[in-house]
Amino acid sequence: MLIKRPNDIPASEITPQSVYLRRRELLRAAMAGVGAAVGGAALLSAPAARAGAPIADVRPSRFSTDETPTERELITSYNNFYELGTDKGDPKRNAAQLQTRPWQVVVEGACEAPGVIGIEDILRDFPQEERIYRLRCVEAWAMVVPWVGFPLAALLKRFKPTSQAKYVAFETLYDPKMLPGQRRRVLDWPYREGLRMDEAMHPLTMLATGLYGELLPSQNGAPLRLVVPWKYGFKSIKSIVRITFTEDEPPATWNRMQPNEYGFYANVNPDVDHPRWSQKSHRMIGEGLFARKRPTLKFNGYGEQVAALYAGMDLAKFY
Ligand SMILES: Nc1nc2c(c(=O)[nH]1)N[C@H]1C(S)=C(S)[C@@H](COP(=O)(O)O)O[C@H]1N2
Ligand SMILES: [Mo]
Repeated sequence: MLIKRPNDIPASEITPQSVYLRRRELLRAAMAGVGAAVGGAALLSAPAARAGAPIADVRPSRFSTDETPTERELITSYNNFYELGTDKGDPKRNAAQLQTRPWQVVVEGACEAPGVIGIEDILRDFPQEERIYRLRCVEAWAMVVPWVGFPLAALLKRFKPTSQAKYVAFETLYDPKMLPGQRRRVLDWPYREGLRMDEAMHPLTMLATGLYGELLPSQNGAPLRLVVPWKYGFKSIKSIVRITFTEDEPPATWNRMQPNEYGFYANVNPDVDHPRWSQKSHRMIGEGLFARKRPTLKFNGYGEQVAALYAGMDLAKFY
């Protein structure tokens, strides 16, 4: 094995970005060699089952932005994951409690081939890409994340959704033993989210398995989380265990809890403010509290690709 790392690395040992980029090239070259000798599958079995393990054969994606990714240390220490605590630093502190192997995802509902798929099969069967995306939280901050993953559409198609499937519902693991936040009813557990079928099948919508070239740390939603770059962060549900094709709009946690503050669509939109604060601009994490705020772009800057999904809809009403 090339690199083995405990779940919690002291900040002093975090790889700076420039080094990461160079190391990835080396790693890729090394893996190509090893893969040829022992067979690619071996690389993805036992040693990969750990946050921080490198993901093999990651290709770059044409969907990446050209922005500089936020430091790995910040992406993995400033998190919203209420199952692991409500303070931004809690998820990293509690990450080791969430065991992500073995891990299975049930796919069911309006489809011809319902079933269960394990995380190792997901990593093996779906070619992994790196996609550098802006993530815009509804709390008016943002970061740029080099995700590793694959299009959600690829996984959904395998289970053969029927014409009844108008929406896709997602559920996070419910297990108060591993997710200490669930011992209190902060939210209506398990965390739930949903997408309309066309949003789910859109090529920008991805399931992430990693970031910075390595398997996801638990605090970022290991082993599998949704990423929908034109929507506020809360749509990007973490640690998914169930995907259900539905005919009706499925319940979404924040939308059900406070429907006037969090819509089902939750498309990033500077023209529709949150009732308690403006959505016109945001702070980039890592630039400090006093840095100039950035103007927020409609659909988080992905309008060219996704605006057509909402043609004719009043986005002030369907927020
Ligand atoms: N299961 C679950 N998923 C979740 C959340 C959560 O509390 N629980 N928080 C959401 C919110 S509000 C945001 S902004 C993103 C944050 O993702 P990150 O910590 O990887 O940046 O995760 C989203 N997914
Ligand atoms: Mo968020």
